[in-house]
Amino acid sequence: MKKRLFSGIQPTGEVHIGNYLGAIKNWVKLLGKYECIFSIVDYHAITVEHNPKDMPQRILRVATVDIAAGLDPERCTIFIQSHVQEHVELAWILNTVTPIGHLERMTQFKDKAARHRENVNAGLFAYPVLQAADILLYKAEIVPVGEDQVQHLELSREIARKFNSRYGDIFPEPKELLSDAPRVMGLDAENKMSKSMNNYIGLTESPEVIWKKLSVAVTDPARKKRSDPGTPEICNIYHLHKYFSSNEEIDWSANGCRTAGIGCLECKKVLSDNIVQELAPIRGKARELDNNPGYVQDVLRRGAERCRELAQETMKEVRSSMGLDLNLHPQPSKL
Ligand code: AQP
Repeated sequence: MKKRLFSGIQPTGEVHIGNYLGAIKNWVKLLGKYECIFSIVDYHAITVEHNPKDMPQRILRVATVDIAAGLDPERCTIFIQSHVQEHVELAWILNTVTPIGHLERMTQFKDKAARHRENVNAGLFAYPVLQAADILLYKAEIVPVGEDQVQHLELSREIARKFNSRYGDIFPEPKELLSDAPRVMGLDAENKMSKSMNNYIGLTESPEVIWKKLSVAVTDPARKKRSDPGTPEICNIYHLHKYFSSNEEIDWSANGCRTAGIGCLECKKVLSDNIVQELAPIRGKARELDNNPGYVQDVLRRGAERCRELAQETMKEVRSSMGLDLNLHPQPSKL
């Protein structure tokens, strides 16, 4: 029996190369090794302001790009979180074993609360509990994520332990699995690349847009003019080269920068060409899928059916362990 793997992605905007390098590329590599379940986590996405009219399209877009990036629906299950209601039921139950103090320590909550001051809601606060429910509902043991999710995974393990010690050994403790690009910085070189910040390169953006974005991306801040020697280690463009360029090109970029032998634009152009080349098949496949929207919807429908079955099995165990399985007599009594 293969171990089960679960991971999710929020439909909060365009899937970007941070999501790809930090998570999706790794998901694709792990397809044969584990029984893989991937979710478009729309219940998470509503913890920040969103336009309800855009949501269905966003969900379908994320599913399309995931499949285009290599999540073969014949080798994994892909579904929409809100199509399996048990996620919210288990999240509520897990709320009752999660200490508030643990949630208060979550750095993602602090960051998002600071960015969305006008809407610091209880859902945003309890986000990691829903995430624990997403994973534990399927008794998943492996969770491939970016570095930003490691703290949430620690909490998921803690929640599983607390539940098990109170109600019996139901949940395995899930472990995070990081890729070799666990934290891709945004084009602002200041923040993690994020869908909700305008600092990303989208996976299906055109070569022109990729170049336009890269050409104004922040580089080594100490290198003010072309003739200044730079320090590649503090340049985000150099770090991006490491994910997309050959060893020769990475050395060329480092040496050229240090000696002022190349300018930043020259360095960015090579990076841009390499990114365009790596993303071309994903862009092509996404275009193909766009012409066949019924296919993506079928994948999501089948995925939800499979996950509902698994989720219902777990919830039966959970309810029974907690004394929430009282079976009422089917016939009304005669008073
Ligand atoms: N910059 C990143 N570097 C490496 N991995 C990343 N991930 C996200 N950003 C980076 C990983 O991608 C997976 C899906 O992320 P998510 O959609 O669940 O939410 P997120 O981490 O909050 O991603 P975003 O893009 O920053 O979304 P918004 O702007 O909506 O908050 C996760 O495994 C994540 O670790």
